[in-house]
Amino acid sequence: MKEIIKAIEKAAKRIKKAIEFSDTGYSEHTNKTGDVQLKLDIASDLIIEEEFKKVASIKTIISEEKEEATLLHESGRYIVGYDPLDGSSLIDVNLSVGSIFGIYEQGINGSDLLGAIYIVYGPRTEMVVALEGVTLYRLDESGEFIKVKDIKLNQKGKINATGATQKGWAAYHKKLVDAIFADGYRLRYSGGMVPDLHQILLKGGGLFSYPSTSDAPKGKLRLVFEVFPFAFVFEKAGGRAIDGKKNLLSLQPQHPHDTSPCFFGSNEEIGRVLDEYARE
Ligand code: P6P
Repeated sequence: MKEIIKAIEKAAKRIKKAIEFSDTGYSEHTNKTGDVQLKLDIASDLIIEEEFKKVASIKTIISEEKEEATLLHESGRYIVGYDPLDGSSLIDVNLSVGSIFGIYEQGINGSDLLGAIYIVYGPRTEMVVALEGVTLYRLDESGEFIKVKDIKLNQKGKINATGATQKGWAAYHKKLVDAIFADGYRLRYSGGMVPDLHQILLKGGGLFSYPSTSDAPKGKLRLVFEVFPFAFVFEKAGGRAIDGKKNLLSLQPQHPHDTSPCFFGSNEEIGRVLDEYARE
């Protein structure tokens, strides 16, 4: 596992440079989910694949930017599912973006996840590693990722990150969101999953929701590359991650690009989601 983390650190430093100085224009390609790919999406994916090819313990990689899995080392042990540059369309307006990695063994069900890592490319470049616990690292001026602290969520937070187009929300979801704001929670939502969840983790808690909507009944966020890794992080940090009724890590995707409604947060806020959704 250590060699995978080192490979991710190397890729992160290369992607950081690409973000700062490369062309942010669109390519002529679309990914499996139908998103038009930025040249940076493709460049970041290539960087990660290059670094993972040097790691013998990685058997297979599954990228959000590719339709099918890629076999790297027949005798490898791990499957790595990743989103090379999540929220890349925010680079044009100079907002933070990220890379997300799930390290699986045997399969790509939530229960197959052994570890999760994400990188935030923001005013500072940071990495969060979730294995037994959750630890924050920051890229220092010498080019090394240095440990900053361990991350633990409080029982209750103050942030409410409300995703998806509101006109597509179910009435019960809107009732839940309005009640949370009525209790004084603050809206913090950039449209980038990585910085939005990173903020909740570092500020001690709250709720991030990307629900089922009338136009996207199965949600938007991808299980293998985005949802499972962050569900793992939130659970290891002492919070919870559900689809409205079930733990996200209990889900079994039929296809690597499957999506799910998702809620990540502190225990109290997730309890409010369960109560409200149980009535539906
Ligand atoms: P919406 C970015 O495109 C992304 O995949 C996630 O990073 C983010 O949480 C979500 O989509 C934002 O979607 O519909 O709220 O703009």
